Amino acid sequence: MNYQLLDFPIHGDHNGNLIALEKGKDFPFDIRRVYYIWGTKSDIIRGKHAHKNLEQVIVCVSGSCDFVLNNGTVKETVHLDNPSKGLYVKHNIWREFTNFSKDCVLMVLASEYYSESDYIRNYDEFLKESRG
Ligand code: T46
Repeated sequence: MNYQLLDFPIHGDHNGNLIALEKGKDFPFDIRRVYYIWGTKSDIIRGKHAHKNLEQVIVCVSGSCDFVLNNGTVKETVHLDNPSKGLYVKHNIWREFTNFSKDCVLMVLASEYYSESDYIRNYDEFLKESRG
């Protein structure tokens, strides 16, 4: 499947923890966009789309949620609950995310600017593309 769980190095001391992400060193692509998601009710299902080219790293900076990733053949669920882990999702992966804790905050780092034309929002179209 076209995803990876990245482990970010933590600078921790008696003051608490800090994670720094630097281009070319700790990160798989040049970041063009950052967005945040919070305040989603537990049973809501977000996502329901794939991307043609976009790559993203999703960090659950607070709380928890579940990502269900699907490449058209295999489905895997990834539980995110740790700000030192980054879910690196490449292109052509159908994603749905749900089971949001009340304090869930997701920070998403994206390889491209927002473009609706990069989205595949129709599941049948996604299956057709992913199965060639
Ligand atoms: C993804 C998951 C993790 C913008 O105007 N700019 C943006 O950069 C984004 C991401 C969204 N929007 C607008 C488009 C919609 O009117 O915000 C609204 C909600 O977007 P969407 O329904 O696509 O949000 P999610 O939470 O379903 O999905 C988002 C990303 O779109 C997606 O790439 O992987 O977060």
